[in-house]
Amino acid sequence: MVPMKQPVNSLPADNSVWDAVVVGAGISGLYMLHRLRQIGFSCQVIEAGADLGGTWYWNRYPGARCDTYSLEYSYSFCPQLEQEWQWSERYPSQGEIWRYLNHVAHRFDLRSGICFNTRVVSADFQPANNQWQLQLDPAQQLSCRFLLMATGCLSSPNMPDIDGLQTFKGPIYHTARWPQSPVDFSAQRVGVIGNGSSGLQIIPELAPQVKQLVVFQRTAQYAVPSRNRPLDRQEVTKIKADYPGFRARNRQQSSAQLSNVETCQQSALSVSPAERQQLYQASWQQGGFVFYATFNDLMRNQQSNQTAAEFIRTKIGQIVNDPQRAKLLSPQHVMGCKRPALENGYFETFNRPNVDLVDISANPIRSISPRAIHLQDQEYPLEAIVMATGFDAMTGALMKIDICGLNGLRLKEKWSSGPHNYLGLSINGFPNLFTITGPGSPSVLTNMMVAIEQHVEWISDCLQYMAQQGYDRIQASAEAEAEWVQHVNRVADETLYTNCNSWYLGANIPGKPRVFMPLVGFPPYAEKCRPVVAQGYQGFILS
Ligand code: NA7
Repeated sequence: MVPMKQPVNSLPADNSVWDAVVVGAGISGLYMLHRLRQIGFSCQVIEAGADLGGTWYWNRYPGARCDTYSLEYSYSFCPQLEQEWQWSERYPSQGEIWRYLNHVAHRFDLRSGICFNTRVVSADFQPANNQWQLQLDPAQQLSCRFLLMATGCLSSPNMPDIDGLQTFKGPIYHTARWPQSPVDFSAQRVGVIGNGSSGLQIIPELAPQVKQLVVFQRTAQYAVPSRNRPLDRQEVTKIKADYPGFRARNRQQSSAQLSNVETCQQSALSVSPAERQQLYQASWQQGGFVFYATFNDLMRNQQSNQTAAEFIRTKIGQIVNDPQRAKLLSPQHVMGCKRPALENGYFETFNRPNVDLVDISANPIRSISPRAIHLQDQEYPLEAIVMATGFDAMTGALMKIDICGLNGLRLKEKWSSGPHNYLGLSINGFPNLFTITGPGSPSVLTNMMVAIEQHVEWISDCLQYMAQQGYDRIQASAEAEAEWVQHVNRVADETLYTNCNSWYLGANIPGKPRVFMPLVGFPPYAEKCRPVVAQGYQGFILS
């Protein structure tokens, strides 16, 4: 067990200019700090939370678990680290990932570079000396040459603005801001709003603990069984015997966590209905995201997509005893255009007598009073409410900071009609600022670990190149940025991803511009990044 050092809550007294400040001490911030130290940069990480871990610090609700395989959801930069860490289950729980990140921080002495309980409020670029001036909360100032945003894609919780929310007398929890100590829900009537990945994980955990669980569902969700299980020693040994090969195969996948499974290279329409059913059944049995890759055109051809959607609806009908409930739980939108989920007993939970399902699609929540949630024509008395309502994804955390670039240009203005950047890394008008897994890069559409490592390594290589060549300013050119935004949209338009109201499109946040934010396809993205570097950072202005 790694000894847990006390988090550092103050900055070193030294007022000198840092080579780099990293915002966020999650998976990307930790690795960025390590790489910057390796290239000899002085670096300070600023973290709003009381401890490290980012997503895995905040999302500690019952049932919180990653849906990428453990052996792939881990850093690949250190062979000894890969070999020494032992994952216990096919998918890592929040607790296990958090222990892993603590182990990494201890191994590479990362805590000494992080200032916790501190938020970056604003960042101003000073063209005269090419420095960023940061205002922090608690009040303090920092200066740095490079500002590296490791603020995460899903880190700014979406708390719906429901009339009367503040008047509720019981506790209101958000899955992404879960308390440190366990919550006792026994003998309570608990309402859960939301049934995305977080809702699907917490609902089966809460149901056996509470007196009554009332699930408020706006949109039914596609989900396939995760088939989580303890890891088999032999399978781990085999992977660890050729970890680089395993990682290389992972990097060749457009979607997440498919490196160690055979996926079908044919259209769903190219096989007979009987064979199709057989293949879906085999994927369903295997569990995990492989189901969504049973055929190679499920996110490109509506008819193919319908065959998978229908298979899942049939399964729901077989699992859920009450046909009326099964129908309500059966999604009707294009499968995968909202991020699909993995589940572990979710649909079975609706066979329990203490679980109610309330359809709020046509009859939305009107208000919350001190002891109940009210729809138009009905009220549900409750003692506690759980918001599993997701995030202001991809741009939320960045936009919370008042970032001001060249000529007084604010990021909030620049992105008022959607994120504009180059490679998901750099923004014209905002020199020496990089976003790790920013909008316009594959990020959430691939294994986040792969996306993070690629960006961190790309950024540190770039900073090293600048130091060697004597450059002290870099930003994306306006032309490269405009072409990149078009490219991201064009790629998305060739798929079915844009067919429904998802957080990929910002559609879950009232007033947010409706723009498809991640880039579809990791391997082609990585391919595009290589020549950019080889040609002396093509599309960037260096000075
Ligand atoms: P998601 O996937 O955004 O799910 C949020 C859920 O909350 C979803 O069912 C929403 O319904 C529902 N929601 C959001 N706002 C409201 C309001 N105002 N009223 C009722 N219902 C609402 O977030 P998760 O935390 O589950 O998962 C996020 C990602 O984390 C996940 O995709 C993985 O990548 C990990 P809607 O579908 O919008 O109708």
